[in-house]
Amino acid sequence: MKLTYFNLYGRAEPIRLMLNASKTEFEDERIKHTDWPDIKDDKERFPYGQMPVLQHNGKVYSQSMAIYKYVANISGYLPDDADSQYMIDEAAESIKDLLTETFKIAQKTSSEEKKESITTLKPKIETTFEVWEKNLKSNTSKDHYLGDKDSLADFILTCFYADHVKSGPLSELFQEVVGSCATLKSYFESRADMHKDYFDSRPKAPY
Ligand SMILES: N[C@@H](CCC(=O)N[C@@H](CS)C(=O)NCC(=O)O)C(=O)O
Repeated sequence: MKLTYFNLYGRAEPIRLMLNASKTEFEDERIKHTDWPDIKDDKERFPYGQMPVLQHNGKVYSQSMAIYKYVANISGYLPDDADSQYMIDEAAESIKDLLTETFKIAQKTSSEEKKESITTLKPKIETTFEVWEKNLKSNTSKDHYLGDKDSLADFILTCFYADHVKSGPLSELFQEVVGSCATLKSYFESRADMHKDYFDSRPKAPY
């Protein structure tokens, strides 16, 4: 199995974390930004001209969420009931919304504009974290998002915590908001602790 992406956590990190947790051997290929323009049009390797892509058993898998589900499925992290699958998609979509805004803000050069956008984003983060907090409170295990088994939801949320709350371009803001969500904060910390060896030893990347 081979995963190809930039040397970033980004969209690839939940895949890396799942493969690591399930002790699946894989090649973690990291493409230099300077090499990317020369290879991106190779449709055999990159069917959509984008990454991440996963090669497995002679097939190329594209589109991050589809890869997450595929890897979760073959690793035993994809619950088989409709409600849990819905909860995974809901969490993933809500993260996507927050990260779209985060990267828009991170690219702004005027500090005035940045401040304004942060003020707009904060209530959206609060709303999202409140939903996750409520879901965790109603779950039996406080170390799992769904039931008492590791699922794709845990890997996506743990990477969001590691790469955008603990570090990342708007980490101060995310940390401020998570400070008011005790159950979510403790879930995040416990999940990060479970994968401490992985997070301590992974190659360093900006986000
Ligand atoms: N919908 C795609 C989006 C993939 C995407 O935007 N990948 C970026 C890196 S995060 C990329 O390949 N950028 C280089 C390019 O588009 O040339 C997915 O979820 O995998």
